[in-house]
Formats: sequence, structure tokens, C-alpha cells
Amino acid sequence: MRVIFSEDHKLRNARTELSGGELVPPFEAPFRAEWILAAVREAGFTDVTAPAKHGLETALKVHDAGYLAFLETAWERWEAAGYRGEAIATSFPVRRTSPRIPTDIDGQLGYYCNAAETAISPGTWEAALSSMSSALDGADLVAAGQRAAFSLCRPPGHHAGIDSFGGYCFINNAAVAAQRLLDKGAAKVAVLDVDFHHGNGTQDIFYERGDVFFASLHGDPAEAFPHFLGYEEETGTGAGAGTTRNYPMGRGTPYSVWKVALDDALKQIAAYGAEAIVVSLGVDTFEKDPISFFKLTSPDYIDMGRKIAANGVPLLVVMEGGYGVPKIGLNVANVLKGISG
Ligand code: OKP
Ligand code: ZN
Repeated sequence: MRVIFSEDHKLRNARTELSGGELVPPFEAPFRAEWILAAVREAGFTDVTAPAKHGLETALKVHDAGYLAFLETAWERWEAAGYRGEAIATSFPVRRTSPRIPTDIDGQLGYYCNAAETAISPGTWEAALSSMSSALDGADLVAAGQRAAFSLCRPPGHHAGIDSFGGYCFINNAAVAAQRLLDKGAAKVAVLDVDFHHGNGTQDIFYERGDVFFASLHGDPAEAFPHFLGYEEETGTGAGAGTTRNYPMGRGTPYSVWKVALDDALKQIAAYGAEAIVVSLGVDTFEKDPISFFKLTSPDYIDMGRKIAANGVPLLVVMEGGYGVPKIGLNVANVLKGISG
């Protein structure tokens, strides 16, 4: 299985995350990708290539043009405003506000932000582009007939919506990859999100579309980030009616329970008739993850990979979350092993 990885992920190296009222070193940091790459190589996945540089053509089919233009220049505008810290949104258009988009950087930062823990820093845009490029090259490999590929994306993407960033995410890599698979000839694609956190950005992007099925297994939003989306009753609307499935689960969920939801999600994806599956792979379901509350163990990830591959359709695995401990590398490698059989 080919691994697509860009060293430019290192350009996303924020100093701060707003956590518990403090500015702390971000959980989503460069060492994550280094641990994952080392473990994946160690497990025998040594065919690692850097992605080509891609433009925004595909991203513009899943994101708002004004949003992408904002992201591209947000840091320079923040710096030009004379601020000394990183760009953190402080004011948000919640209920009963004007639909107008402000013109100043503070107003736009709040307008386009869905979660304030995530600071925009120098290099964030360039890193997000490189991450998107890894997803696009992976999609192209799968479209060209590969059974499976692994896009080692960083920063992650599944919390980036049509027109918002947050949850460590800027460009929705999995959504861009799914769009690319459609553009290369697939009629129907599924995104299977197994990250601990609900893929609210991906759901937002495809909620009214019938050409992408979205299924997410995650911590119950009543008690976990992203808090405001991911309930069972959200099943899609318009042309997308019936093409969203959510599996919220509670504190302490072990693999024996989690895998029942996975089996159902895979059954739904097969019934939908997806020609390829993009897997939003987060390993923050791990028992030792510092910010999550499921109880998966390292061997569970091998079985997870086996189950996902059993559907028989081509797979693009896109990296999302997983934090804190070097074992995130082993857990990712185990998923790839399970997929490879
Ligand atoms: C990104 B991904 C912890 C609060 C967590 C942000 C979580 C983002 C997760 N103090 N807030 O889905 O792994
Ligand atoms: Zn996550």
C-alpha cells in the first residue's frame, strides 16, 4: 500500500491551543506525523512518496470560495493588524445575528471559525495545502485502480465545513478526496469517519448531496467535541436524504461495542452502493488518548482494518486525529495491516 506524505506538514506548528482557559502547546503537533510515519515504515509500508502540489480546483467544489480566500491570507492580515499572539477568534455569529460578512480580520476570523481552540499561525495555509495534496494524490491512486492507499495527512480535515475551520482542521482533506473520486468517474462514494470526534465538517459538506454517503462513529456530542452535531437523527436532507448516518457512543465504549456500530455502518455503505470508501482515520479512540473517552486497544485496530477491507471496494485512508502517545503510530500501522490482510 502506497503512503503519501508531505514534509510540509511541519509548517503547521502553532505555539498555542486554547484549552481549559489556558494557551497550551497544541495536541495537534508535528511529532504526531513523525511517530505515525516511523511506525508505518517499521510495519513494512515503506513505499512513501511526496504529493504533487495541487491547486484549489477540487477544494472549491466542497468549500466556499470566500472561506478559502480568507484562510489563504488570514495570517498576513492578522500580523498586519499588529497583534502579537496567534490568530484566535473571539467573537462569533451565533443565533439571530446579521448574515453580513465583516470586512476586518477579527470579524472574519469569528465568521469563519467553528471552534476557538484552533489558532491560525504562520505556515498554516501552506501546510493545509500540502495535506490536501496528499489526499488528492491518494484519491488519484485509488481512481487509477489501487486497492488501497494511505494519505498521511496533517493537519487533519474532518472538522472543516463548507465555510468554517476549527477542531485543528482547515481544508477537509477527506471531502476533497471524495470529490476527486467522483470527478474521476465514481458515481457514488462513501466517507467512513472512525475518528473519536464527529466529522461535523464532512457532514456539513455532504448533508444535502446524494453522491457521497457519510457515516461517523464518535463520542456522543451531548458530552464531547464538536458538541453541536453528530446525533442519530441527522440523516441528510434534500438530495442527501438518507445518506448520512451517525453512531454516537458514550464514555468508556470498548471495541466489543464500537465494532457493532462499525458493522452496521459498513452494511449501510454497501447497501448504498459506494464504489470507493474514504476512511477518515483517527486513532483517538485509543484507551490512552489524552482528549477522548473510548477504550480501544492496539490489537483492535487490526480487526478494524480487516472489517473495513471486507467490503471489497477500494479504500483511501486519510489521517485525522490521534494524540499524545507514540502508540498512535502502531495503531495506524495496525489498521493498514488489517486492510492489507
Ligand atoms: C480534532 B480531531 C480538549 C478539547 C478538544 C478540540 C478537539 C479537536 C479534535 N481540551 N477540542 O477530530 O481529532
Ligand atoms: Zn478526533
